[in-house]
Amino acid sequence: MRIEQAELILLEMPLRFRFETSFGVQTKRTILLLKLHGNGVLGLGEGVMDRLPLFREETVEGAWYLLKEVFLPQVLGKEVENPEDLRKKLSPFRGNPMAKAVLEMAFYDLFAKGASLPLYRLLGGVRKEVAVGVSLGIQESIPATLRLVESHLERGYRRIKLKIKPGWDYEVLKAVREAFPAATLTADANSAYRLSDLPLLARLDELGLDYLEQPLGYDDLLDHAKLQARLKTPICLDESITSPERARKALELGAALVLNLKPARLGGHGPSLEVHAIAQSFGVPLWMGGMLEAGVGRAHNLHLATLPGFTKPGDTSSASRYWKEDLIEEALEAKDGLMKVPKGPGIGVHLREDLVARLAIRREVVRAGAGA
Ligand code: OSB
Ligand code: MG
Repeated sequence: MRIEQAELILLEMPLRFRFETSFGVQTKRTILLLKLHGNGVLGLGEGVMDRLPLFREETVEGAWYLLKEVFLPQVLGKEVENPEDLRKKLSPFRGNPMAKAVLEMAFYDLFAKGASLPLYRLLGGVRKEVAVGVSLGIQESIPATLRLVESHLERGYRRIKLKIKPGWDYEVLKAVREAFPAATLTADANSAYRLSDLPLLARLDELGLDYLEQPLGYDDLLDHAKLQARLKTPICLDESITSPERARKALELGAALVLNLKPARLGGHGPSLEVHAIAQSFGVPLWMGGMLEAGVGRAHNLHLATLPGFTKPGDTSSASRYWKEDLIEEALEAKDGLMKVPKGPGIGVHLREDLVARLAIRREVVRAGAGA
């Protein structure tokens, strides 16, 4: 497949809710979109990095630079045989999996469209819909949290994940557990604790959490392994898993018994398939994470979440929770806690060009011959 042209687009989208985590408050997203043209087909990718490196180190501006000046010039005007070939072309460049994932996932969309296959078929998916839960930000009070949890359980979401931080952890989780004893409940600390917080973290064991997500350092494996040895509650890693290599080491160390898989954090679908295989070889369950994606990213995640290793409900909840208007024509909505995977070739969704034009704050066409 010959890659003819690319377009980078930066958009600003207001979130419908204030999303507070231990690392900050988000009220809008700055989204990097990539349109990749080849063989008369359009492939779409969406970045998950933010303006500030508060989750991982990558940023929107860093990714824009890398895509425009370094990664796209490796493929523009060239033949890219398949996703493996793309990976080889990007392999000299270290790190930056989120920036690589924008291109890699757009290429997967293009490649699947070239083969007239829905992406999930190309990836080896085994279902047409995926089970989902919600990730709920830190609220102003426990009663407000209880109301929010109740309304999402009523909508059929199959798991409630609450964001926690020091001072907003045991009490709120205990209140939710008492009010909803049968709910599948988890907590995500986004790296807000240290190993010295063991006494507090060990108290969470009594709450029957399905897992505790990323309690310790964003790049840590060893302390998570030490913590897991002292906890009944399974640890789920998110931030720390940036490559298949890191996933293998995490599981060998016993740093996690569950993994949150986000293709955009790993460098795309190819590395995600590897992590999927590694998790299966360790008997470790996966679930599809989220990064407050718009339609393109959400569609990619849904396709990947159809693989057999995704046995726990993911964070890929209804697009209408996040956006008054999504970037795509198709409505990606959950019903009874299930999301249908978009049909049609590739990711199976179509950009609303009118809306993209309205929300774009920068756009740039990149052609062969450009770059550093
Ligand atoms: O840690 O899983 C996380 C959102 C942004 C950054 C990190 C995380 C999250 C979420 C929300 O938990 C997932 C979603 O609803 O897309
Ligand atoms: Mg997380």
